[in-house]
Amino acid sequence: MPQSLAQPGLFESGPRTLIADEEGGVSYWPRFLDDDLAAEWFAVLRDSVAWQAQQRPMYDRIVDVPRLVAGFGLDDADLPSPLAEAAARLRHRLRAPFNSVGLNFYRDGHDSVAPHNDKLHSLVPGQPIALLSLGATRRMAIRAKTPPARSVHIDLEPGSVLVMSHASQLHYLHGIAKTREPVGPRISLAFRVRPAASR
Ligand SMILES: O=C(O)CCC(=O)C(=O)O
Repeated sequence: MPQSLAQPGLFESGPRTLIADEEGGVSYWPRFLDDDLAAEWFAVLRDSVAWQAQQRPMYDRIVDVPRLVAGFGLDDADLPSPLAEAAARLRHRLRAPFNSVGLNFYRDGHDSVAPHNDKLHSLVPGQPIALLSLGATRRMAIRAKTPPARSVHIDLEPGSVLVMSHASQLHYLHGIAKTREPVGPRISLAFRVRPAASR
């Protein structure tokens, strides 16, 4: 289980490795989309997706999920065109047969996602997860689950992609904390390879 945390290089271009592991680790791909296309896809998805507010149990209470969500199978007949185009580009660049996309809409700095790993039973082993960011930049923390629990912080800029290996979900948590800084809305597209039974 070779793993290491790497510091992002200041002047590097192309994908930056944040965490190394035997399946490609966690890497950050700035400017996967150019600014105009990222802005166009943000506006189309913000205005056309049927965003859902969800609730979930926490201890003895029911709480609001602090962001809006949506999801599509990539063969859905009503798949918005930016999602089809993004999936085609990511399949080509990452050589991964993505078949589902989960969407998150962070309305402002009050919205967040708690540290978590993706549910392994609903992912095909060995296949990556790709998070494409649109809209405002938000900071993700990626933290090792075991001591010394080192962490990496990465600003997820519009048009960027964060690629996480399946193996990284065993050993790391990722999350986006609330912020008091004024921040605009952000949409993330989480492309995954689901086994047939969980699609
Ligand atoms: O918004 C993001 O970039 C992270 C989303 C995420 O962690 C998830 O959908 O499981």
